[in-house]
Amino acid sequence: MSEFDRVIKGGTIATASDTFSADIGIKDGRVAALGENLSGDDVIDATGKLVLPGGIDAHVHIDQPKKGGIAMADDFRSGTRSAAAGGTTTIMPFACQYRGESLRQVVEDYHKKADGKAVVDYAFHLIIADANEQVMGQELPALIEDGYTSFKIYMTYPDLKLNDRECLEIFSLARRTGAMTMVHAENADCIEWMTEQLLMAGKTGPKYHAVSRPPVVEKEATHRAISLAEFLDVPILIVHVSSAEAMEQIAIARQKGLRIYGETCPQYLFLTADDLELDDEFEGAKYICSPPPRDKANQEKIWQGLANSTFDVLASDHAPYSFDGPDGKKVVGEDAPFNKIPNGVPGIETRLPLLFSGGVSEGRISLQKFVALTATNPAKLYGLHPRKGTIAIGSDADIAIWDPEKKVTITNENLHHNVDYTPYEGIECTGWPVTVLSRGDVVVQDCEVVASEGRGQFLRCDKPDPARPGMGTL
Ligand code: DUC
Ligand code: ZN
Ligand code: ZN
Repeated sequence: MSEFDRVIKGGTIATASDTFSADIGIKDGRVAALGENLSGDDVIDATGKLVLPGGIDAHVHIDQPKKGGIAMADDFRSGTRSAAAGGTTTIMPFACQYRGESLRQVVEDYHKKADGKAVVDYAFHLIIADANEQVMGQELPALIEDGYTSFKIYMTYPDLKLNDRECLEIFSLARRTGAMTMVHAENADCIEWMTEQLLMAGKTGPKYHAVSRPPVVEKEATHRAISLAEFLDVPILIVHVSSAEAMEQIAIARQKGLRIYGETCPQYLFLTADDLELDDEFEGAKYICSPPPRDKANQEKIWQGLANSTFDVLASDHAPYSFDGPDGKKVVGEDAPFNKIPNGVPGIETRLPLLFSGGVSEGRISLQKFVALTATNPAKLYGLHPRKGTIAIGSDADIAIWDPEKKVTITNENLHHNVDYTPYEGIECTGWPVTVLSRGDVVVQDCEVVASEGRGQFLRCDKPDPARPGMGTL
């Protein structure tokens, strides 16, 4: 019997702060030693490879039906298998409340969906659509104490949106309890008005989705959310930022010393509004997400925001609606107007390879920045650090071993999600995770998912403490 259950030998380890050569000794699912010449019962040779913390995808939608019933293609089995194959070892999906529903019941329902299916670990964010007395006075404070310490609110979408007064109530509760609020920032009235104008003019194709919610609509709501947070002196995180204008609002707030955090997603780095306008008109529906992809100039600014730390998190916003079939993008037919097409793109598996390739391999961001954006920062912001998000003694042995030279052309056929397309078809990536460990178990071997269904565990989150030293700058 060796001292360790498993040893990863000869690799180059990178964390959010350092790169160094060491072996990793794993015992009982945790990192037990970093050293030289370690020996173990099982040895993984990582010579010539990068050994990184497993990714944390802090914004995914899994098995989250739309109000009225449109199902998502991924359940917790396919969603987490796909995550693992892409180097992600923790996901943070949403337990989504609609108006009139008990938040506690919603959380129980989502546990039933994940139980016995997930192959990697998961924590839940909440979506609060009904900030009534029962929710605000009892359910939400109790859930925060139980380890559900972050929630998303929407400033748009008829079934979900909160008005400014309700946003304030949520921010105030977050301030009292130390929870983190994630904000979907788009101006609902502008979108509704412009949508009506476009439909009345017969402009109904997928490309008009982007026309109905231009950058100024995102900028206005981002500015308003930040102002409300400033008013109450509470940290918030703006999710899925797509445009330079919205990003600028975050940068200005941070220069003023406000604790405003920002997330962006691969769709704003690799897709543009032109993708919504393909020859076969309805093909564009594959790229409909909100906020919509912008133009090349905005893409470049978003890359800069990753490099200069305006953004703290890169998440996928995986929203797996199939293209064909009764559920998904064609739910109301191929000539459906843009406002009836489900919003969202799949991306749980491609998130890390796209950022690694476009960012690290192409020299736009450092390896440290890659680890920070995809693992360490989300772990800190959502109360999972240091158990997750780093490679350190005592941390869970959630590790992705990357071949930084491996060239892979993304094709839907080779992905593990249950969606019938990927918006990133044909993009060639340099760098891919080849072996992935979750709590010391090999869940991906030579790019093949070998994890057993149901081994993923639910994670209770600590209260994030953005006032803690180091959090201000992450
Ligand atoms: N926008 C969201 O707000 N959520 C899911 C997907 C999307 O496009
Ligand atoms: Zn959103
Ligand atoms: Zn989302």
